[in-house]
Amino acid sequence: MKQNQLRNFSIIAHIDHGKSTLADKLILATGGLQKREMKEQVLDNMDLERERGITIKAQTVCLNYKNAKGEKYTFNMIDTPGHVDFTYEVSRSLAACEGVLLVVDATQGIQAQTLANLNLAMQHNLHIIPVINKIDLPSADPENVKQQLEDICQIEADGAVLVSAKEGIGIEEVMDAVVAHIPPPSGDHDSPLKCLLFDAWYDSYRGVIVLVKVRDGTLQVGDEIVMMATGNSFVVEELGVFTPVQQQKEILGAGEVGYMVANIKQLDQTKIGDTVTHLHRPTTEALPGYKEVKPMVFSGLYPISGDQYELLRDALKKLRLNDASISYEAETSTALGFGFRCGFLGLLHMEIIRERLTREYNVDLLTTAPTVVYNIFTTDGQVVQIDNPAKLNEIKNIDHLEEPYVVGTIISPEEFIGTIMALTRDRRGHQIKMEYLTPSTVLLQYDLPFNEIVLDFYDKLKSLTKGYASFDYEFIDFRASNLVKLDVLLNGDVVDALSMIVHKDKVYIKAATW
Ligand SMILES: Nc1nc2c(ncn2[C@@H]2O[C@H](COP(=O)(O)OP(=O)(O)OP(=O)(O)O)[C@@H](O)[C@H]2O)c(=O)[nH]1
Ligand SMILES: [Mg+2]
Repeated sequence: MKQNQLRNFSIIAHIDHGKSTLADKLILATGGLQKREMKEQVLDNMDLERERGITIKAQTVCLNYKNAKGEKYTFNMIDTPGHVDFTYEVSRSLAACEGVLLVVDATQGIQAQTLANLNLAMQHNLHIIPVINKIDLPSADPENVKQQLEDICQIEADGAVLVSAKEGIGIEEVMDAVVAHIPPPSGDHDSPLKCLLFDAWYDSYRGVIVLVKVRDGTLQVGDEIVMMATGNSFVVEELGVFTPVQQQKEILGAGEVGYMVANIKQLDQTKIGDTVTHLHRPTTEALPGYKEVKPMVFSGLYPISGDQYELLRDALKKLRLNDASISYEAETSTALGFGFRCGFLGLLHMEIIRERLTREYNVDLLTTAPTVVYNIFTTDGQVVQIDNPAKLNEIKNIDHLEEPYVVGTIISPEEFIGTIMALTRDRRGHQIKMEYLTPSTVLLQYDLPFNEIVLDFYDKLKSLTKGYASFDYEFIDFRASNLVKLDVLLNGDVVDALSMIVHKDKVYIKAATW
């Protein structure tokens, strides 16, 4: 396929605005799957994704499109998750694209993740096609969304495509807009090979499968390649694309996206964001790579029955094979025995892993309350990071503690401003911005200690605003805080697994409500 017939794009949006449903219709319209092979949100292939109706893992599909004029195009489309825990899935997908479909629910308008994901797309200099979805619903107000796109996002709304992904309305228009507005990939076929490794997972039959976007040069089966950041070299055994059915190819040329199998045994041998090049004619310049994702929320996972400890360790090892963002290390608790301290991207990620451990590996678990990471500064100038409040006792000569802060963005109807201010004040938030996006919608931004929002902030915000407010956050830095350890005693003995680190002003309330 010639380069000017290629289009690489991601579908991005706030959670539940209809990305996966739109992806379904694009797959159907291009014949990627037949109607009888289809099910709703076909790309959400994990049981948990289907039950919860959410996308957790980004999925890349290669589609062949023939327009009304008979011109042929190849689309590489990436359906991304909307939940804030999985933002890193969005950002790494964007690096493989030249454009995005920014889906906005016509009944809800611009929400917090709409803006967050739009900003990511803009940082990558991607072309943005606004898609206003769910126009079949009686409360749909596409004109209002258009106005919001112009006022809030500074996007030309004339080009917005009106769609009902559910009813299959406007799908052809979406594909034509992709062809007309998203630029084909640039890239030189004859330059040394330069590929971006943007996703990888472990397949128990094939070993590690990686997704690459070829920026320059040509990748062929049999090539000797090297991963520039890790220095590991391999021979390419198989190349191909998912249509979403796996389809082998001999060559991936400049601008193309596809999968590669190269006898890579462990996921640790690959690094997302790495540059893949030829061993004997390497590129001189590696791609900039990605920021590494770090777990943000930690919890102790203990088997209820001690003889399931080995089972839990094996299960964590297997889960980590496919999800490098989980961390775990053995820990012991006097109260709970042997277990693991595990790190997750957020609370939803934690819930999902916990559920998978129970369901797929039959481990019955006790989990300790989730906590964030703290920096402990000692009087002799050392900094120790702890992810378990019980460990605070082990550190002598503590000077002060630092806790992680996030910048939280809330978009809400203006009638709830007072309620939101009260809630964020209670959570030690500090307002940094208040802006009317429209006469009736307001955007509020706060510096917030992550510790204060990790547990129930979002649920509280939703219930206090009757479901109308949306929330997004991004880690900013660590800041010094007046924090103390709250121990819980049972019959006079400290139960280590129940200890927590709390702000001094809140310690009595916390203790009283325990
Ligand atoms: N009425 C109507 N419902 C829609 C439309 N598109 C999607 N939905 C519904 O909206 C809900 C969310 O759809 P998804 O496609 O899973 O949304 P998503 O954006 O992929 O969600 P995440 O991946 O979790 O962020 C589902 O119940 C869909 O059936 C539409 O055009 N009209
Ligand atoms: Mg989805």
